Amino acid sequence: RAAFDWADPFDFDGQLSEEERLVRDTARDYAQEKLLPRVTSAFMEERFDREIMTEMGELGLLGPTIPEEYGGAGLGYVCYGLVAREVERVDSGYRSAMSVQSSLVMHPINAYGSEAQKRKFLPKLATGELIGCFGLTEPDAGSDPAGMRTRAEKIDGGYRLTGAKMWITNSPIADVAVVWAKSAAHDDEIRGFLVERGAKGFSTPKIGHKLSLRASITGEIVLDGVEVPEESLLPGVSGLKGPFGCLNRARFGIGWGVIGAAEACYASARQYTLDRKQFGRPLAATQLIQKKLADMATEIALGLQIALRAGRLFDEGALPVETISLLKRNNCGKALDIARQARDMHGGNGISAEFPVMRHMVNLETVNTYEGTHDIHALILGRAITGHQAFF
Ligand code: TGC
Ligand code: FAD
Repeated sequence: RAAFDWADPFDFDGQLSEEERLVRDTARDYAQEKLLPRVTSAFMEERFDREIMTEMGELGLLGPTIPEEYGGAGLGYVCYGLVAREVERVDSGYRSAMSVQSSLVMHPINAYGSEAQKRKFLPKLATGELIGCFGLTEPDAGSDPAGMRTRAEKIDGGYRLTGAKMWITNSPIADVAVVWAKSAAHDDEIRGFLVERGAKGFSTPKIGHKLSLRASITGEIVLDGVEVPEESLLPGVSGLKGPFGCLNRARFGIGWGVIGAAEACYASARQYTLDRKQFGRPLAATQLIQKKLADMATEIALGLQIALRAGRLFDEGALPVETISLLKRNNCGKALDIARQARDMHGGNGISAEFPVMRHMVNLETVNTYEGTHDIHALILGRAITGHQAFF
């Protein structure tokens, strides 16, 4: 009979192409050799190492789906998901930095930008020479971005931006910010602007004292009458579908990434309970522990299969956005449950930074919240299932 692989019960690997396995292995080797050794100190010291972006850039991990003529790797969405899974196996904060750069900064420039914007920004974002951030959320507009207050006024030769963005990944170290604002010159429609570091009135204070995602840097974007030239407007999109088009890709990547974090917790819980003896035998020899491990293996296997199916549909251009909500919601919720269980199974040691489980657990609290909370994705699905919207 076929042998059972506790780490891959459905032969997930066997469903990948040779190219996909190569991309996965490149990301895995990098994540395990270069990210894993620095993650504990980065998390403890609330530090993001800038050079991670250039390292990722060198390996083609930034903007992997962007066409090669603009510096991307021209790969499909399954490859993008596989990279997210390997990076998040180490830490959700590192995957965050990568997904913001790829999906929330390079994608809008590629999809909505002018030729000049693409040539100016994409190659340098792909190498990590430039870092980008994405400003949608505001202090008073999170789940409801349509309620944003940031405004763009038309001035001679450009626009004046006024407002504030909150909880913005990478903003304190970003060279360019994709800022979404209501534009008076476009019937108050939401439009995207590329704001470069150095613009007068543009500042990005760091948000400190985070108890989650500490290896990722987060800040505000303050726009105090920032004047930007006409060429900074993203010409190709108008309305909320602009930022949502970016979120679709980032949410898809999160649906893959969190499975990497869950797998790290599952593997750690399995090893720990095999090694740890209580009442004269390994914890892993008890029924309760085995049930928990069986539940983890099941949810991880199911989560990976829906991620892969979503990726294949995405590559065919046939992935409904509501299905992305299902993927993001399910996999984040399940990964968070797995991390909490794994933390518990490590006993007192589970709260120590010697083990990855509590770090993953607190990180996943953020991942379950950003890019649309668990409940917001339920409402997106509920609307698609019933035809009734229940946001208000
Ligand atoms: P609604 O009326 O539903 O839609 C407005 C317009 O947008 C279109 N649309 C979409 N287009 C593309 N993709 C999607 N997923 C889309 N969803 C909607 C829609 O067709 C419509 O277009 P049009 O042409 O008719 O104007 O808008 P609503 O205001 O009712 O939206 C409600 C809701 C809850 C769905 C939405 O606001 C939402 O998703 N809220 C969650 C907000 C969110 O996800 N924020 C994320 C901020 S970025 C972030 O967290 C980055 S973390 C990064 C990291 O570190 O990894
Ligand atoms: P709220 O919208 O105030 O929600 C609070 C609670 O109310 C949630 O449980 C929510 O589910 C619930 N709720 C809201 N509306 C309803 C409703 N209609 N019915 C029932 N329940 C409801 N944003 C960016 O733009 N760019 C970034 O790079 C970025 N990075 C982030 C990094 C970190 C570390 C964090 C924590 C957040 C980041 N965000 C970013 C912001 C993130 O997207 C928002 O925090 C998220 O969308 C939720 O918005 P909120 O915090 O305002 O919560």
